[in-house]
Amino acid sequence: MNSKRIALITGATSGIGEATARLLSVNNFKLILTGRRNDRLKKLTDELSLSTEVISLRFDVRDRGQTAQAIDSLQGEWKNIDVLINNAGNAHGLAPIQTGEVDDWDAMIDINVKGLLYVSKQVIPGMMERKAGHIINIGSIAGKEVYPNGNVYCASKFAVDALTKGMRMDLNPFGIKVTGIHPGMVETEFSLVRFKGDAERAKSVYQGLTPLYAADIADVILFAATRPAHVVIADMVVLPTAQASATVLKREV
Ligand code: NDP
Ligand code: 8X3
Repeated sequence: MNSKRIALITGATSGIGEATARLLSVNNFKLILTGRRNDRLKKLTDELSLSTEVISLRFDVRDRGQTAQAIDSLQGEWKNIDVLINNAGNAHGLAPIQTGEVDDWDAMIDINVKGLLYVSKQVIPGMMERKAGHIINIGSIAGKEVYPNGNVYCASKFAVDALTKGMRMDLNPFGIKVTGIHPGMVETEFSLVRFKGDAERAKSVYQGLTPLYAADIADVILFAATRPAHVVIADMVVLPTAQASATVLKREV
């Protein structure tokens, strides 16, 4: 049997990241789980350690120094990250550009764009040395189409799409794969965060339709991460059947 590969997942404390950690833990991966919420990191690490080797790193991707320090602290074989899943991210607010909160804009650009860059900057040199590796960036349908009030969140995910394409070109000489996965509506803590804890409003986003679940995106991530060495899944948009575009939704009333 092939030896297990090492995957580092950002944002493993909920939603897509957590579901991906669960799936990879039983599919021949060792895991480095990251996020800010220590209680959740510890609980998931303990649980998944029953299936595979798991360690966790607690850091805020917005903090460049903390991110570098955490990833630099990896010892021995854990330094050899085979698959980096840049998943940490969120929307903050849903407002027209003229009334948007600057703090929300900062959060989305700092987490979704700069955070992804800070983590990648730490992991890419090892992949270059080993002339192998795979970076999977979680974008969004919002990174393919702008929708009303989506402005800065969409811009941050368009940036993820651009960075994914740029990484694929720049890292091509080193044999490093780069994949962009762009989900539509997935029921996670995403809307709860976007609406600042307003559970009713968050729930209403998914009313009258069957959204994607985090496990659906985990399936796609596993598929991308397990293609043969000569195959890269470059770009995938994954929508619930009830969603035809960022704004076209079929809801049962
Ligand atoms: P969740 O809110 O459930 O998960 C977000 C994850 O990101 C959490 O684990 C959170 O961990 C982590 N995170 C957020 N901020 C930071 C930070 N500053 N530093 C470190 N980690 C952070 O949302 P999803 O699972 O839905 O989102 C995952 C990704 O998927 C995001 O990039 C999102 O934009 C994208 N996406 C989601 C869609 C959806 O409809 N749900 C659709 C398309 C894309 P913690 O709080 O512990 O730090
Ligand atoms: C999350 C999906 O449509 O709310 O990225 O932007 S959407």
